[in-house]
Amino acid sequence: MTGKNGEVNESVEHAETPSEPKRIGRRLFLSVIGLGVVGVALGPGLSNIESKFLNIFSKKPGTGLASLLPGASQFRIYSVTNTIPIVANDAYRLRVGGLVRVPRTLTLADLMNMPATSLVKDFQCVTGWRVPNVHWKGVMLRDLLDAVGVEPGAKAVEFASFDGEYTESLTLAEARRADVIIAYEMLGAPVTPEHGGPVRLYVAPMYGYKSAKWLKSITLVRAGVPGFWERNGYDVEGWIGRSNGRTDQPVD
Ligand SMILES: Nc1nc2c(c(=O)[nH]1)N[C@H]1C(S)=C(S)[C@@H](COP(=O)(O)O)O[C@H]1N2
Ligand SMILES: [Mo]
Repeated sequence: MTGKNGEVNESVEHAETPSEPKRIGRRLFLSVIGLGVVGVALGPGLSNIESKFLNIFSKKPGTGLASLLPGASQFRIYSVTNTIPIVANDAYRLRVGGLVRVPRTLTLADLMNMPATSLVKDFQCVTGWRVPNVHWKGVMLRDLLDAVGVEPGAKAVEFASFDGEYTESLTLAEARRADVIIAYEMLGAPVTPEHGGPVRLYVAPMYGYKSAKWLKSITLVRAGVPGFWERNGYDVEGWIGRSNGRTDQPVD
């Protein structure tokens, strides 16, 4: 929804907590922020995690871009920290390390200079909502893994978010699938801050919780640690169909 000043106005009911239901998100104002990570708080009464961020409530009209994109309004915006951390495109860095031959820190431009992969897929949250035909673009994770050289012994890939809280993991075999991308476009446009921009993970064959937003680092490890929601009860193997009776099969 776009407010009268063009600001992004998401009213989000968070049905994502397996243990205790929790509501996040009231009015969300986005403004253009300079360098560094800052957070746009989703509402008052936030946990102390937010103290790590500078919470900015801007009365300035945002671009409202997110809400103009086809399909955007069907997404629920989720953030386990109740904030939208924002990093400017030119300040963005993605660290790829752990059990690799050549650890690398990539800029957004570095990613955009790599061969691109486009996918058109339905997005499925484990809680039931689904957005059809979402257009994604980014770099195949396996191309990135090949670029740094995975050491023998690495069996899993861990992902961390610059929200400071969210984590995910995949086995190395899953990470090497052709439908797992490091996405800088979603809904046919640059990934917006609320959707995890400038760069998020997109794991097409699995539920939305595997697709970590605000991607900060990719670390090759011997064994993956269960991610944020998996520590709260979700299946580590998040194949669509496993948790809510859908019949979708994992596809290449
Ligand atoms: N960093 C981070 N990534 C996240 C989440 C989150 O809360 N924080 N929620 C996950 C869940 S459960 C889903 S369904 C999708 C939702 O993506 P969206 O917020 O772009 O709609 O993001 C996933 N990635
Ligand atoms: Mo989800």
